[in-house]
Amino acid sequence: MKAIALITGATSGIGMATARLLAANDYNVIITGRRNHLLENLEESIMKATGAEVYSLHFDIREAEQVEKAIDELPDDWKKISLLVNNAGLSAGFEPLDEGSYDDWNRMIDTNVKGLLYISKKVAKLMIENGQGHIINVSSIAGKEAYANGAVYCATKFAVDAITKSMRLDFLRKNIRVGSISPGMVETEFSIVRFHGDEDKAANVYKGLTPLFAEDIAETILFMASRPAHVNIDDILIMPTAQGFTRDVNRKL
Ligand code: NDP
Ligand code: 8X3
Repeated sequence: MKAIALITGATSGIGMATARLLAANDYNVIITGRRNHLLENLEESIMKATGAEVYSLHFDIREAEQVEKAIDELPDDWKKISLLVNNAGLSAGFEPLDEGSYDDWNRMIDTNVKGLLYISKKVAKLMIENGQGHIINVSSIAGKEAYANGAVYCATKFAVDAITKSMRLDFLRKNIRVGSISPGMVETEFSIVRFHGDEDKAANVYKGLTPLFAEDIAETILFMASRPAHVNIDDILIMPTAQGFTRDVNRKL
């Protein structure tokens, strides 16, 4: 039986590219997200392209009960998860704190922090039972440097860094590797979601520069996952060449 990877937020962007790449590199994959039709399309396309087995789990990661039920109801063979990629996440809104919306803040905190905790708790338990595992958290440059208009998103990614460091120690003696990848700008649906569906505003973010692409992150995650068992990559900070700091970019307009 091939190793099993569970990738959260596989209906788009980094998660989708990671699911495709892992499936092409000897993993069977569990893909998750809220948009069921996209999970169905991805399942079919991965199976056709790679021959890997795919299992789709449809849930909202902000809902602890949905997360628990989804993992509990996995068939026994699919519970032998050896790689968890905690990727589901978002940024909502881009304004100074006094103008921020509670709804946006709750969405980010509930998804990026609480959702990551819910699924990690469930899957880590399975990994401990199986005697091995690897958890890779998708953090961000926004978890290293805070920027204007990003207080809550940055706070959630600083939290992901803290959670990664604690998990590494919690599982040090459990044969579970833990690390994170912290990307700068990656062109996905991220900015469309951040600007509440405004595609023009989102396109401006990447205007005049070459951002990272989802495949760049997927390749790096595969690299982290494929190191020999004695190697733990704690964190990789990966930036577009044109982005030196969160808001300091070399734009050629
Ligand atoms: P996308 O918007 O393209 O993908 C986000 C994914 O997260 C989707 O599959 C979405 O699925 C899933 N998701 C969001 N909310 C929920 C939820 N409540 N329940 C379940 N799944 C959810 O963005 P990216 O691929 O860019 O983002 C992936 C990760 O990378 C995020 O954690 C983001 O913070 C991080 N990141 C992104 C960067 C970038 O510049 N793009 C840079 C650094 C980090 P669905 O909507 O179907 O539920
Ligand atoms: C996304 C990176 O700098 O656009 O996590 O906030 S940034």
